[in-house]
Amino acid sequence: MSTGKLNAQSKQELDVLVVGAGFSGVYQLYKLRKAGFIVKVFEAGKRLGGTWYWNCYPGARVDSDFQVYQYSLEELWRDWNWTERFPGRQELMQYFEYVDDKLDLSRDVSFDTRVVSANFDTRTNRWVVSTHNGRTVRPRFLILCTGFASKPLFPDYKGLDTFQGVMHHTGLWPEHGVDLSHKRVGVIGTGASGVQVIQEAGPVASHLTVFQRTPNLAVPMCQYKLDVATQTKMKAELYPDIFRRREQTFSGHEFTRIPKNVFDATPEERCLAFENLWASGGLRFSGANYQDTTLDLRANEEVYRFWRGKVLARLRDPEMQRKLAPEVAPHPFGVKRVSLEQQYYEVYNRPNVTLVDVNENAIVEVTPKGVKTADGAEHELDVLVLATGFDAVTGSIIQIDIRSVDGEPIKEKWRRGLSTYLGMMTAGYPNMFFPYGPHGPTALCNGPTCAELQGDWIVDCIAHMRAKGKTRIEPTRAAEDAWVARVHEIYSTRLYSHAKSWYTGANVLGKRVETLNFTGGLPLYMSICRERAHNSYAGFVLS
Ligand code: N01
Repeated sequence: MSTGKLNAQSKQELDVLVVGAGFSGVYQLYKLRKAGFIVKVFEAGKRLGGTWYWNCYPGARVDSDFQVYQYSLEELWRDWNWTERFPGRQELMQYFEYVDDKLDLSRDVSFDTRVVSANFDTRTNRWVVSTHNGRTVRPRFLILCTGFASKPLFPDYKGLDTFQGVMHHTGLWPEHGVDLSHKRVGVIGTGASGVQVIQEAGPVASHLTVFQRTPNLAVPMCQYKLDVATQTKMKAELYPDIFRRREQTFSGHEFTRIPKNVFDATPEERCLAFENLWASGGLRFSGANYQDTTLDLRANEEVYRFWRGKVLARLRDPEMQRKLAPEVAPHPFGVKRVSLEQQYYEVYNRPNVTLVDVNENAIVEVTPKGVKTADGAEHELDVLVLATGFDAVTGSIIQIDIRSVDGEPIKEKWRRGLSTYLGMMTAGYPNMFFPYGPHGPTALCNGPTCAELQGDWIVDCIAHMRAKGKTRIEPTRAAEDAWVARVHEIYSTRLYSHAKSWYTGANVLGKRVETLNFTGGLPLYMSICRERAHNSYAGFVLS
């Protein structure tokens, strides 16, 4: 960029600092650079990839179909082919390398650089951002592309740090790997990460002990291999439509819900629809199901009943059936992120697998040798996997010491209740954006879709400011309050509050329980954001 106020005054005064080099951060770098801004990325990891860099535990794999889980930029998809319908972590990391080569990104990324604090200087309208290794930069804009799952959550079991074997959290797994074969492996947690590790560990471990608090209502992934010819045809005939369609669906995938309520279908019709969704695999059984399944408890019970029948048929032991697919649903189906499984339930038919339901038999402590439970047993382990999730969505942001213009840490502001405007900015913290974060479609949306749509909105906003010669943008309190009220109002019509999950912060002890996401779907969300931009950035003060 050559023009005006937004230009850096010294080498360190950037137009934009992006924090994080996952799908969102990479997109911001590419788009902002293309628009002529001076932009740098600080990334705590050693390579591009964001969540895919950190989550290198055995079996890590995406839960979205390959065609939507990538950038929609033709210069990228034209020459790239995937090998599987749901690519694994390694292939996703190769994709990021490919993206890097094509777009020449890394020259503007500082790796091994963790942002620790940010203060807004009202004299210059710039952020003063510091890193763990003593660097300070002064960008005009700060874009937090820190993802929804970058703050791992550790259980607070007594003695955890005394364990003498190998112990890792899935979100901080060592990249060189941990060999699980012929080992006594324990896994605490059965969310998406736990399911994936358990599937890998069961067949190779000498013994696997799973500590489950809530059974996972997982659905079949239906993985398959891909060939180049099929993708060449898809690119020629379908890709542009697929990417357009992504923007028009509730969750940024290709599919939409059946435009009918569960009980408006006959039992036969319903059964056929459920069977078809089940057989098509992936997130369709939740995201493409009848329109009222996350709105109406009775409708949801039908879905659970079908799910349970399928799972019971795969389990041999009545005790396993009781623990993994109880008669009464632990929560409505689909109100926690649905996990995709590959032979997950068959793992529990193996003689080398023990399932401990920690509600019936609590973990009392971790010992140097393993895990002690309330029944007095000590489960001896060589490897302990903590698949206990994340302080999600807000945790990634509040772990940075970000101060408002009045010096208030963002952590304190949000402790009183999460408050944003359009799920991208928050009052008191000018020139700071957070795509794929709090009050956005985030948890309910395909990541790359969200990264691109919110990303474009942010780039347009910054370009608008440059065109108008403005140096500061901030939402008004009134606009923010109205937005928060709307987020809550939509949420109150959904069933998400019926589960204790990271969607609401209920998984973190002491965290305020409230919706962390906009639950009205991507099209509604984007139409509101675009309308505000079109209407001279209504709800914002630009100066
Ligand atoms: O985390 P989670 P995750 N004692 O919070 C249990 C994405 N992701 O890392 O349900 C015992 O879902 C906890 O129990 P409960 C995806 O969006 C995607 O698995 O709270 N157990 C739960 O079972 C996903 O939703 C992919 O009762 C304890 C588990 O730990 C999100 O990341 C793969 C416990 C945590 O599950 C997070 O998934 C991986 C304790 N003290 C992740 N504390 C794919 O793309 C927690 N738990 C496929």
